[in-house]
Amino acid sequence: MELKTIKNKAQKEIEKAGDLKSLDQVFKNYLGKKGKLTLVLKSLAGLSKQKRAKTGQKANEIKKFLMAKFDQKAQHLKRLAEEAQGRERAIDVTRPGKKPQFGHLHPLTQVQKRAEGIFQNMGFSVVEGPEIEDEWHNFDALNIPKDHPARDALSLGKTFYLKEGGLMRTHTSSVQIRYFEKNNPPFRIIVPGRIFRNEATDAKHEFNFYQLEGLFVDKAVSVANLKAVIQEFLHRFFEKSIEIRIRPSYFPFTEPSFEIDMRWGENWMEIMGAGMVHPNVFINAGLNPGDWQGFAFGVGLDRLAMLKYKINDIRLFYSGDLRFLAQF
Ligand code: FA5
Repeated sequence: MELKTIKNKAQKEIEKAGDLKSLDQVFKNYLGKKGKLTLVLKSLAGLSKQKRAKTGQKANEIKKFLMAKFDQKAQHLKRLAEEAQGRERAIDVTRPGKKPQFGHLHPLTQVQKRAEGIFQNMGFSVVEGPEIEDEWHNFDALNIPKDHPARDALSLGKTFYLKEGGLMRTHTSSVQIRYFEKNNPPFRIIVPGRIFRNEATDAKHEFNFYQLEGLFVDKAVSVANLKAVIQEFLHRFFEKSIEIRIRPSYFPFTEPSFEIDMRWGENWMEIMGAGMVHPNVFINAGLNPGDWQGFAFGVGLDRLAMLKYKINDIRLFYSGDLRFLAQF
């Protein structure tokens, strides 16, 4: 092939090459080991001196020329490839978005916050206490002495004791005592919190659950006040008038004591224990029972949530089942 033809053909093919790979192939065809121009350069040795000089000069010029063309084209193709890649990576603002999944508060937390809000509106402060307790705060100070049947016969005595000493509180009433230690009446507080009982579970019972304690202490407080506060709370909580039943009951730390039930379908469900603060509790708190009166109550928050959301098994709250939790 004539040198001129080689030059023209190579130039055209370089122009035509659409990507780096095909350009490389063109390079090999002309300037590779067995490329057309390489072969011409190799064949120079067999030519006469005069012809060799002439052809050699020409072939080298063409080689230089083609090398420059290859270089130019390679730069160009590289730029194009980079631009295409950039386009691929760019954000397409017209694409439909991916909706992030938002979490929400657990139904029991929602119920607790709702109850707190209602009591705060009625002038109660929200107070907390420790989940690990000692016998004094959980039992003795609440007028439940060591040999008293309430210590183990009642559910208050189904206690998880800790190897290191102490116990998991069996009710939020222990915080009554803790509050008395640091505050002087009159006051009204509520204490939401987790409590623990060594008992078998069923649809209405868990071995750890939530209570909300209430304590109202002033100069002249009566059962009528207790009843009014409870009724007002339940009315606001359920946003409708609800049917309750108040039964006489027994707690060592209240006198008289009551149990309050709410209608649950065909049946009644016990939602709280309550009563007038026992004189011995005032004495244990260092107060003169002649000076003060008070009422206290302990409502099961899980039970309230069951009634509010029509849930028939308390264990669902602790199952961690998202199909259940996502409904609230
Ligand atoms: C008490 O725990 C008393 N400390 C309540 C109290 C406070 C009385 C202040 C007087 C003055 P009781 O064991 O009945 O009482 O529990 C109170 C409420 O917790 C019950 O009415 C019920 O709503 C709830 N509850 C009791 N046991 C369980 C359980 N295993 N699972 C879920 N909720 C429960």
